[in-house]
Amino acid sequence: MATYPNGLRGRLVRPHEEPPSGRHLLGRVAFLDHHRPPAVRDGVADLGVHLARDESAPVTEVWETDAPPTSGMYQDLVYAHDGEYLFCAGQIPEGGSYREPVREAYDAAFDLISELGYPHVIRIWHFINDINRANADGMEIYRDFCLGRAEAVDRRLGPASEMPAATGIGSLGGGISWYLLASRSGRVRHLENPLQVPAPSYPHRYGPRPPKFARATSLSPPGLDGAGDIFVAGTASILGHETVHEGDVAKQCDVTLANMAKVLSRENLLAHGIDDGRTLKDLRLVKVYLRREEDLEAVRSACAEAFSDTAEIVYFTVDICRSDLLVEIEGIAPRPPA
Ligand code: 3EB
Repeated sequence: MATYPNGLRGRLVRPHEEPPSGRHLLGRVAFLDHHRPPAVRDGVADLGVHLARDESAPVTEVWETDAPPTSGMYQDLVYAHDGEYLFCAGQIPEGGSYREPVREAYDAAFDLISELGYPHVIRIWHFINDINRANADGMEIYRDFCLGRAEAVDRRLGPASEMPAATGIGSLGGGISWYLLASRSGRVRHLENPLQVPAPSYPHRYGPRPPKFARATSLSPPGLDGAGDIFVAGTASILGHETVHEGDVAKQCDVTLANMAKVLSRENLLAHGIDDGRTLKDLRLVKVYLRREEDLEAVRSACAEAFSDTAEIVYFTVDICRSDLLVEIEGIAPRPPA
């Protein structure tokens, strides 16, 4: 019988928790009440994102693999790789415009990916301080960010031009903190949602260049051909390309959850050539972003009902890329155990 390793797994842990025996820490993202720049810390590729108002219950996201990683710095990016998976993180300081620094950061990451040989990007997260504020040129910071990202992606051909599931969300400080995961030989497939216009095809009214990301990405480890782990992008109350239920957080939650369910559905996976189907109850490592602290109880109860009792769920109160969005949710539906 063929065997394959446990592969790449993300977990939410208390700070300083060690990986289980036989597993290795590829990368670490701490959610803090301040910003911590990308660096190798205690031998681990590490980034701290300013997402918490206080640190009474600190949460850290860790990415674990089967083989001991090699870590280092490439320009101002921190990275670690284990032969099959790459973790890479960066930070762009606050400035008048993000367009050029975002383009440069993406260029550096793409160069690193091709130099080290991890051509399949699985997932990207971006945490953007003051995401809805106008920059020095009067452009909303999120739109400015999207412009730089689109220009970077335009210059790449091959797998790097196929953008994965992403999150683009507010943060409480530190300019733009971001990280990505990539794979050497696993099968990576990017999925769309039939209820939503693909983000790269959004009309111009949302900004000069559209956001470049997929609604979900499936990662099947080498040697395993069926559905893999499905990384669901940050998902919101958008149908077609329009925000629905402005001002109503309960209804925005319903639409968001229905969008996530649709992406994972058997019908949608089959349409992408994947013979499988998942539900919201399969999601793990769920991150929930809400704009208004006072919506926490409503959002929490919608999520408690929708997701499994055993799912890890964390809540962050931050701004969301469109000022009419009150909630955004992401998660991962892992492949069933071998
Ligand atoms: C949306 O569907 C909501 O710009 O990388 C979700 C996930 C959103 C990723 C990004 C934006 C991004 O358009 C916003």
